[in-house]
Amino acid sequence: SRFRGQRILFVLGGPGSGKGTQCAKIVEKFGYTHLSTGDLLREELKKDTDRARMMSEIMKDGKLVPQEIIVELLKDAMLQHPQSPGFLIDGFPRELGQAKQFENELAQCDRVVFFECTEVVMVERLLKRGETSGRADDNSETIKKRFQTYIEKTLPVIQYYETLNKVRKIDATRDVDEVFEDVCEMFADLAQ
Ligand code: UP5
Ligand code: MG
Repeated sequence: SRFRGQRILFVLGGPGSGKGTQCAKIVEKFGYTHLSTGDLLREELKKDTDRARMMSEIMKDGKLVPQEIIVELLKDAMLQHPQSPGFLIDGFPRELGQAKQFENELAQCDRVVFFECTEVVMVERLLKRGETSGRADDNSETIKKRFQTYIEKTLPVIQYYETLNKVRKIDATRDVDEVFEDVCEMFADLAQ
């Protein structure tokens, strides 16, 4: 693949588990390229097109945008970083079909980092962020739907990669620095 030699890490966990927060710290320390699929999609929403309006409705409803759109966005973004040691693909794949399409068309994933967190903690974080984030999906009604999608569609992805022994589970209920200590340990292990 054209991404040979570049590591691919899928970063998964429920809404508000801290994927974005930890990825920012990983970039700082390990120089990986962080691609948040949610951020890429929110960037697309700024366009004044029918497709953007359709995507906005889906996201407000906590459902999944058609995977072709996301794989295309990821591919374009990855091609812009040919020198990067690796990619943190944050919030993707969210269902098995996405995983299959990504791996068939772009590259195999090396690891899945799974930020495991309780729903109570995640809801609390998201509602707090919702006070200032301006994100259309940080309200309790949409948060419930995001959880439902996560449990129905995304947990099976984690289970699938567990059968391939690629998942590294990290307790994400703790404070940011404690979680990051475990992330660093995982990276040390990855380098070997
Ligand atoms: N925070 C973080 N870590 C903390 C800690 N250890 N202790 C205390 N507070 C902590 O963190 C969330 C909040 O918690 C922040 O305020 C942070 O300061 C605090 P964050 O790092 O943002 O968590 P993250 O897991 O990134 O949460 P996010 O809300 O981004 O997760 P989602 O997975 O729900 O959102 P995403 O942006 O990935 O997707 C949004 C929507 O896009 C989806 O619902 C879906 O509709 C659509 N989508 C697709 O359709 N397909 C895709 O492939 C991707 C997205
Ligand atoms: Mg995020």
